[in-house]
Amino acid sequence: MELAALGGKPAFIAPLYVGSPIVESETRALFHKLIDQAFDRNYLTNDGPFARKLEEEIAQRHRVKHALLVCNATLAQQILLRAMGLHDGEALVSANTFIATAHACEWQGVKPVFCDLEWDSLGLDPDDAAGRITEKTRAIIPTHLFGNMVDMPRLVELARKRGLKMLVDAAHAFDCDLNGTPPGGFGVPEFFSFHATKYFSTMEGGAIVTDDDALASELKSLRNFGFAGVDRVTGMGTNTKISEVSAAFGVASLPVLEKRREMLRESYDAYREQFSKLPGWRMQELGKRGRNNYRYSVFFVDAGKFGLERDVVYQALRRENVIARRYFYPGCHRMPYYLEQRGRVCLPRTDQCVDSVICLPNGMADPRGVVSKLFETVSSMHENAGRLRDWFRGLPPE
Ligand code: T4K
Repeated sequence: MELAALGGKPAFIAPLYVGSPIVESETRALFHKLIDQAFDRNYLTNDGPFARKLEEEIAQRHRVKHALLVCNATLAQQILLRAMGLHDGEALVSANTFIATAHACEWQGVKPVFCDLEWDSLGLDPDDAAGRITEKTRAIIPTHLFGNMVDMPRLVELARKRGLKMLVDAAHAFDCDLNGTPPGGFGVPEFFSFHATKYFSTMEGGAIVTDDDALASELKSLRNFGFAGVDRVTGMGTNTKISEVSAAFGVASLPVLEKRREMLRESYDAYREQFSKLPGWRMQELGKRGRNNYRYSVFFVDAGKFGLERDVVYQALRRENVIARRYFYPGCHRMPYYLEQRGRVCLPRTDQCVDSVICLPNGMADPRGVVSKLFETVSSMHENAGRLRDWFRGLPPE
């Protein structure tokens, strides 16, 4: 096949996106019905019946006492930090995460201190984190990246021993677990993202899961302006509520989740089977230490073995209408905002990871057909490495 970057036709007519929302026909039909119900009762937000139902379902699934819906995961983290009394000092976070994890700390006046990753989970390495604890450290905030949960027992123990608070960014880990224990089951609060691109979505939204009654009560107050009853405000608060439209979309998505997971699993299996034949390509293993939702298809490109740098592949794929992503390049520690303030932090494993990672699309109908075509396209890149490198050299800088 002639590659689009070298003058051929794109492999795909319509763009294929990483994070394209997954909405099955059953969900769509049920959602329309539920929206009519919301209009019929004329109750559209503020702790409505769909929000309550969804909270019950999430709590049950994660075997926790409380699941609190919020309007997104970033604000979930912010109100959680506030509820836990974290407003100064430092927090240990992974540099290999979405910028929201670091920014939510910074927003609350807690300085994120970036730590290196461990390869199994691509998340916070307990040993590296331990080495960065100072008298200013207040909290540990790991992220379960791509649904692979971090080493929770070790991190919880580290926090306990060193007198630190802990909360967890479980944005990617809905319907995942670590050897049978889901987020919320390790005695520390965790929060999900239900953004449109996620495995389970309320379009925009998120939830905090916890077994702590006092914390849950404080969070309920914080998310609703500090109200303790009609006309009675007993504390500071903001507005992080979720609408009934969002909650209804979540309720309508729950019945198809198992089927969705199977479909994503099929993509994962097809990618593993096919891409293992490519020199220099390694797929991140998902679900090695517990259940995974398979929302992300994550690869690492070894340029020496494949004959092309990751960024050449990334740009050439775009010409084929494959909108791959480099999650989470360049790493929070190398984002200009943090780099300018803190200077360069040496995180060799994170740098290696973010400089070689590439996420490919999944969640499409006919996963096997799409993966085969993608495999053929990437194989052709390997065969035409020299010409592609010349083409890339001629591109304007990103
Ligand atoms: N912690 C972690 C570890 C996270 O990954 C995130 C969010 C958070 C915390 C914070 O959660 P929230 O506060 O958002 O609840 C996207 C999402 O916006 C973001 O929520 C998500 N992580 C992150 C991994 O992905 P971008 O900057 O990549 O978004 P964008 O607009 O480029 O969309 C991604 C791809 O999805 C595009 O290629 C197009 C496609 N897309 C997107 C939307 C919204 C569609 O096809 N349809 C759509 O409706 O951050």
